[in-house]
Amino acid sequence: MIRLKGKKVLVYGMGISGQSACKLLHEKGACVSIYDDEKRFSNVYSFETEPLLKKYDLVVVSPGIKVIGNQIISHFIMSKTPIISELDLGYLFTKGKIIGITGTNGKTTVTSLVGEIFKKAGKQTFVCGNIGLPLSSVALKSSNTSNSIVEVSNFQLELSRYFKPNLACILNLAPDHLDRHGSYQEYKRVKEKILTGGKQKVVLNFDDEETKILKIDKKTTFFSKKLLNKGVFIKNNAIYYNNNKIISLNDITLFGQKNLENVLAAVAISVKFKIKPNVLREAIISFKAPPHRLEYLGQVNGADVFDDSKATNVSATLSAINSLGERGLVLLLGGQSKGETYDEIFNKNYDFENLICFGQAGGEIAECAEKYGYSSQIFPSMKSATYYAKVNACEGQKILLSPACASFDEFSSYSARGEVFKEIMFDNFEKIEMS
Ligand code: UMA
Repeated sequence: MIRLKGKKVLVYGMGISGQSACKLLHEKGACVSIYDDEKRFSNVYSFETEPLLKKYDLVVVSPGIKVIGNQIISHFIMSKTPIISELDLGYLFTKGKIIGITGTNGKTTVTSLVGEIFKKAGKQTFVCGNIGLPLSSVALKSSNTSNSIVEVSNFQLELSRYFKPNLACILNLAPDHLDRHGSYQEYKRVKEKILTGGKQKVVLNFDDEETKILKIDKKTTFFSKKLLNKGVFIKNNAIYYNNNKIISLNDITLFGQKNLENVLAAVAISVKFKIKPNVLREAIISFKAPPHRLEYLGQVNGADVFDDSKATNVSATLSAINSLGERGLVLLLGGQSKGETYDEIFNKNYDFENLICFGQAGGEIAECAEKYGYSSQIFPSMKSATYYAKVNACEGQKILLSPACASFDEFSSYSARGEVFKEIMFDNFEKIEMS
């Protein structure tokens, strides 16, 4: 806990993280000033037009603010002003147990499922973090008996120094957000900050070459789709924790191999808090996956349509292709590049039915596909690409939006992109200009 009474604190970034941080700081008696590069705010906190001209005891930074190359952050680093992330601030005031879940893909699903399991077990539970509810907004509601299940992003970890969850889980590691971090090495270094050592429990994926080797000591629990000596694994068509059967695979309604990994991870986290197998089973059976994650939407002209708008990196798109199979696949790829290359999608000789590329990265993706002998259609936007897929849909196809890119060239978020995809596919949309 840090003493904030009477301290001058600048909150940088006025999205939901910044606003929650302000409330917490205000409650703790700090003199709060705010700053945002895009918007001017006039409210109870004073807006700084010239933040570099003032001295502060602390600066709290929102996750969306890129540290490298930011003049304001560089200034405060040079002047030795303490800087913390909004995640750190929330952490320092959160009571009870904290579970931190990170990884390149699957974070939201695992965080939600663990939340459901804990609630079914009768525990006071907060599901928060990158999932949409800042930890600093949960902090003041928490108690010594509460459990905060926190989805943790790299953006939140980048500036964090104090965040030490009681249990840390890294689900998997693959290149992502390279536009922000500069290299995959740096991306991994930031992710691994969640493993802080000490008395922390750790859950890692044994099937992921990168996480398998991260931290092997007796407190680490591994999960795997293969048979292990201990930990959480699959045997005789069921999930086991050590010698205890948890759930038969036939009872799991979540679709695809990726979701099976997500369930294994959620089980591995929950058993460390002594949650009983019958509670785990009930929660897993009744759990509905969050939308836009390989979500089956229905049929158009006999073609099955899937919304995987959350697949904003290449590894997530590969998981979707593996889950659905390449046969009859009409794959929609594109959006805003995150600095990745797309070779991994095309160097496997998949026999796609059709490739449709769109948005800012559409040309680059089509060029990469061409290197491996694929031809593709290119559209300026996801809307026009989707309309094309819809009017050409036919029996036996699987139309999959799994873009491997961020959505920000055309939408405010991956969920807005998924919603528009669904609307175009299933509502009576007027003809969309395709060129
Ligand atoms: N801003 C600046 N300067 C900058 C960048 C942003 O002043 O250089 C200002 C903007 O003008 C805006 C505010 O900062 O007013 C936005 O802050 P923010 O981008 O940190 O967004 P929040 O609204 O606080 O939401 C954040 C997360 N957003 C990001 O990390 C980009 C949300 O994750 C998260 O749900 C929320 O905190 C609660 O914890 C979103 C996300 O896209 C869903 N996350 C990325 C992902 O999942 O890939 C990491």
